[in-house]
Amino acid sequence: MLRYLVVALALCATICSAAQARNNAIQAIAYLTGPVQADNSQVKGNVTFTQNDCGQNVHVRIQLEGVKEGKHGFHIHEKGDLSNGCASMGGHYNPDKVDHGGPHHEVRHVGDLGNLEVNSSGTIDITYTDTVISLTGKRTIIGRGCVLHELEDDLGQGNHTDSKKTGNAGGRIACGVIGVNSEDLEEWPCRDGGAGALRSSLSILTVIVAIFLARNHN
Ligand SMILES: *[C@@H]1O[C@H](CO)[C@@H](O)[C@H](O)[C@H]1NC(C)=O
Ligand SMILES: *[C@@H]1O[C@H](CO)[C@@H](O)[C@H](O)[C@H]1NC(C)=O
Ligand SMILES: *[C@@H]1O[C@H](CO)[C@@H](O)[C@H](O)[C@H]1NC(C)=O
Ligand SMILES: [Cu+2]
Ligand SMILES: [Zn+2]
Repeated sequence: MLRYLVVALALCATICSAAQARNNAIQAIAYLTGPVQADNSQVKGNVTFTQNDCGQNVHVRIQLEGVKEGKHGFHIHEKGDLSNGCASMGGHYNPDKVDHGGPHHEVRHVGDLGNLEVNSSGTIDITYTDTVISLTGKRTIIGRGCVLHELEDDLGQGNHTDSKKTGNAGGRIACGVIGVNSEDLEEWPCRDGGAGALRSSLSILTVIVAIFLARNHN
């Protein structure tokens, strides 16, 4: 009897912790602004980053207005330093010290989010998923800079000398610091390897202990 009780308890522990994981989304936001242009336009908007659990992909929603039509390089830069405007945000966030690339390339900076393609309305509202950036762990993008460029990022494939460093995307037309936007920070920041991983190993451990106990009580 006790045996079944303990096994049931272990099963619940596993399922309950999995359910809990899904309620623990971590969100970050960057409010982007740029200098007022000669034609009185100004880039403004919000970029939100959502990660449903440690170690999972990050969903990025970009809502901007006042952008000139065309493709614009879009990156995470290494610093959240606005002391000299967008210029003080440093280079692309690149903890692996590799070459610049595109979001779907094997070799890329962590911060390489590619291009935003803006239509003639000057506004954009898109959501996509990136498999490299993270809101958790040692390499979190929280606290770093989010930068929109004047020109198209060549994704490291151009013939310009800066292609493998910056994608030759020109000046910085808007930027903002990525900050925490979650109410429930119980699980934040996750340990490296992810709290998800930690929870699953704890669940497995619980099952093993439960089976062991159940056997001893037989
Ligand atoms: C950014 O968020 C603020 C606050 O929710 C909102 O007022 C503003 O319209 C948003 N901007 C864009 C371009 O979506
Ligand atoms: C431009 O894109 C915006 C947002 O992505 C969309 O709402 C709008 O309808 C588009 N306008 C045109 C002219 O395609
Ligand atoms: C580099 O690319 C530019 C723009 O695409 C082109 O005009 C130029 O001829 C290219 N230069 C070389 C050396 O390939
Ligand atoms: Cu950039
Ligand atoms: Zn880069």
